[in-house]
Amino acid sequence: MSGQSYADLRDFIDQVERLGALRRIDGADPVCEIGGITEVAAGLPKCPALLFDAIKGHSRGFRVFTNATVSPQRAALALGIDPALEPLDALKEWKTRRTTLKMQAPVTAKHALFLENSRAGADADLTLFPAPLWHKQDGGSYIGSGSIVVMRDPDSGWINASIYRVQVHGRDRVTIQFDHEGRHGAIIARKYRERGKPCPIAVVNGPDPALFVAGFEYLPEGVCEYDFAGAIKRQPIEVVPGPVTGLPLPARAESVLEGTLLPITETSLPEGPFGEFTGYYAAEKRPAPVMQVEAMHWRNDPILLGSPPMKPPRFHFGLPLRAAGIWSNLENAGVTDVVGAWQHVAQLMTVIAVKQRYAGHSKRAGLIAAAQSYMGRVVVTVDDDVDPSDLADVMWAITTRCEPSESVDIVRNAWSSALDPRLTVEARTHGQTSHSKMIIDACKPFGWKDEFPQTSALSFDDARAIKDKWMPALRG
Ligand SMILES: Cc1cc2nc3c(=O)[nH]c(=O)nc-3n(C[C@H](O)[C@H](O)[C@H](O)COP(=O)(O)O)c2cc1C
Ligand SMILES: [Mn+2]
Repeated sequence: MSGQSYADLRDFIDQVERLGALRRIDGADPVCEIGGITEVAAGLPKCPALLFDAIKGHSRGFRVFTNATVSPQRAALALGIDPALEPLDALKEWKTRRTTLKMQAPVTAKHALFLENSRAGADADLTLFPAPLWHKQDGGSYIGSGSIVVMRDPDSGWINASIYRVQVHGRDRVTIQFDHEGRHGAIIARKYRERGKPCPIAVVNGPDPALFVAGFEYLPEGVCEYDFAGAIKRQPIEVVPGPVTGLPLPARAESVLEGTLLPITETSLPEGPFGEFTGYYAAEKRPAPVMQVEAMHWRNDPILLGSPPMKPPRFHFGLPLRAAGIWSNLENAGVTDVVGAWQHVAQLMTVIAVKQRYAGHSKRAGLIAAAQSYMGRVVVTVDDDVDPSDLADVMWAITTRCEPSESVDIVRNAWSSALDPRLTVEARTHGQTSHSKMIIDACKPFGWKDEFPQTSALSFDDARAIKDKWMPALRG
């Protein structure tokens, strides 16, 4: 069964409300309170999505929506997958669908909802929007924490539309943060700079959740995130050329900024620091390119999609999309009988479940998963009677099936990043960003797995049958 689709962010919010997962909050302060409430809510066992209105210092109607896709249920909804599926089943469906997605180019619509209100030139004033100061030590307010930055390649016309954070600096200027020079936005900006040409740019605040997913996905250079979002939705994204930049912009977006990205060699502003998804600050203020805002447009009662990084296990997406990629990598590498893959601690721990068929099977899976685990120091392999999406189940396997002196391997100089809090000061100053990874084999030892003590626990199938029959009695 596939899930419903949604027309835009508002429609998604309506569907979340029908699932009983929306909370409306009036009167919060954009300075640390919206961020604080969002973080506390994201730590609850059943994290609700939050719609903030009547925000302190702002007109009613200028709203902020957070924790949009933080739960597995709402992540499934965003992907067009049945939100009633168990998390691992939902991820498995996404892994399968991902390989057969049909890209859908956007279509041009007649009207843009985001043009209901506009201000241009000297009338532009970003302070109209309740851009939150998300964490106390942040260097400023961010209007874009889940926004899409749209740019056009000057050679091929390729449109790139992915997520980079956007900090507010006064009434008509923002900075765009490219993590590194390989970001598609950074590559495009460099081309304009080298030709001495102004770089048109737009920031889409309040994008459709499918665009949010597409903006995070690693797509190859030359591929447009709009096409991928269309594939997720099984229908093309409707776009309208921006009145200032001519860039194709999602017609149903909540609000849009249009303008020019100034060459960083001539203009920059100190950006950050900004709390990262590891739960730490990774860098001090750093110079970032400035966008001069020439026009701002918004729908009536516009909604900012807020997706601040938070201390793990909180993560912007409730299904670990990168684990689905690793699961596919394992299959493509010829590793059979992988029955599950998951990531915990905001991607920092990878778990692979295998039905062991031969000696070395689980280690083969663990080594490949380790190679593909960005920033993850811990990789665990478990048997097929353990649910990799359930951290308690994984810890049960580690504490009962793994003998540390035999079952742990360490791989050195592996893939991490400058965001890694545990890089040594020395490594950091040399730009050395690799770390080591621990592969924990928490499977029953293959050589004597049939002599391993039998588990007294219900099998997944038995537990499911009991739930089907007895859940109403248990719920009371
Ligand atoms: C909520 C969120 C915030 C992000 N913030 C940034 C950011 O500030 N800078 C950045 O370079 N990447 C950021 N990313 C990661 C990129 O969006 C992601 O790697 C994307 O694939 C890059 O697209 P590109 O290949 O078109 O450059 C963020 C991702 C998410 C989901
Ligand atoms: Mn891209």
